Amino acid sequence: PATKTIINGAPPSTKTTVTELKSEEAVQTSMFGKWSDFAFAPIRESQVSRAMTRRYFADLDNYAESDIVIVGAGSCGLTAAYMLGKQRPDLKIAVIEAGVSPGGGAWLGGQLFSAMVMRKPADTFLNDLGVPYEDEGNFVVVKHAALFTSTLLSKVLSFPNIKLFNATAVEDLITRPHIQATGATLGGAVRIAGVVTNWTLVSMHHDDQSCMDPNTINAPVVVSTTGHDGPFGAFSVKRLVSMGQVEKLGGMRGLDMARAEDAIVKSTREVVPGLVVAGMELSEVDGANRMGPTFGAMVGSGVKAAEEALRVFEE
Ligand code: AHZ
Repeated sequence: PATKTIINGAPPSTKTTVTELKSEEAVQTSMFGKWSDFAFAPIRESQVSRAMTRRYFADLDNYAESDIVIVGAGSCGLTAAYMLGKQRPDLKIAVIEAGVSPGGGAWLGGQLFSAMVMRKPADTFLNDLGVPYEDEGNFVVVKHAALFTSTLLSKVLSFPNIKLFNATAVEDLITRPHIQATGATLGGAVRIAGVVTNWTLVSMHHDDQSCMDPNTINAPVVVSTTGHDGPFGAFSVKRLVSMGQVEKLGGMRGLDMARAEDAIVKSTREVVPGLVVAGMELSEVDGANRMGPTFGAMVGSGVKAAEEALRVFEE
C-alpha cells in the first residue's frame, strides 16, 4: 500500500533490488569466508580480562629491573627507543608515557597543520625508517606528521625488548649517592638509578585522594625526553633543581630555528650521572632557543641520546 512505501522511504521496486543484493552478498566470499556463515569464535569475558592482565602484570614484573628507561614518548623519546631497540636486542627498555596516546607533539607539523618539516640531514633517519617525503632542497617534508609518528611508533612497539607503559607518569627519580672512580662521594651528588611511576590519573589526584603511593623501575640509565615546560613537561630537569643537583634552569628562549636545532642536538648529554636529557627538555636546562615546527633536532637528539645512554650503560 501507498502509506507503507512512504514510511519505508523507498518505492517497492527499490525494495526488490535490496533483497536481490542481500542474496548476492550471501554467496559472495571475503577474507572472512561467506558473510551468511559469519560468526566470531566463542569467548568468555574472563578470558579477555586474563589475556590483558596476565601480560601487563608479567611486563610490570619483568621491567621492574630495566636496562634503560625512556621518559616521554614524543618524537625524541621514540627516536631514542627506535635506535636502542634496533642496536641492542639484548637490553630491556621501558618507555614511560604520561598520556594515553604516545607521540607527544608530533601528530601535527605545527599549529593544526598536517605536514612535518625536517631539515637535512634528518632525512637520513627517515630513509632508515622508510618514511617517504618530498625533497625541498635544504629540508624535506613528510605529507602528514602522523605518517612519521605512526611509522616510528609501530617499529618501536614491534621490538620484543621494548615495553611502552602509557597512561603512566614518572612522578620522581630514584637516586643513589654518586660514587666517583676513586671511591669517594662528592657532597650530596647523586646518580639516577631509575624512576618512580604512577598511573597518570592517580598522579593528577594526589591533592584530593590520600595514600596512593607510587611504583618503581630500577635502571642504570634514564633518558628523559619530557619536552619543554608545560603541564607535564621538563619533568626530570625541574626535579633535578628541586633536589639541588642542578643549580637553576636556563629557561627555554624564544624561537630561532637555525640556532635551536643545532644546539639541541649538540648538547644532548648525560646531565647528571645516570640521566641523559634530550629533545626540548634540554632547552630548559641550557636556556636554548626553541625551534617551533621543524622536527630534525628531535630526531638528531634522539639518535644522540641513544648513543649517550649506551655509553653510560657500558661504563
Ligand atoms: O606526555 C608527554 C609527551 O608525550 C611526556 N611526558 C611529560 N612528562 C612526563 C612524565 N612522565 C611520563 N612525568 C611524560 N611522560 O613526554 C612527551 C614529550 O613529548 P614532546 O613532543 O612534548 O617533546 P619532544 O622533546 O619529544 O618534542 C618536542 C617537539 C617540539 S616543541 C617545539 C617548540 O615548542 O618550539 N618544537 C618542537 C619540534
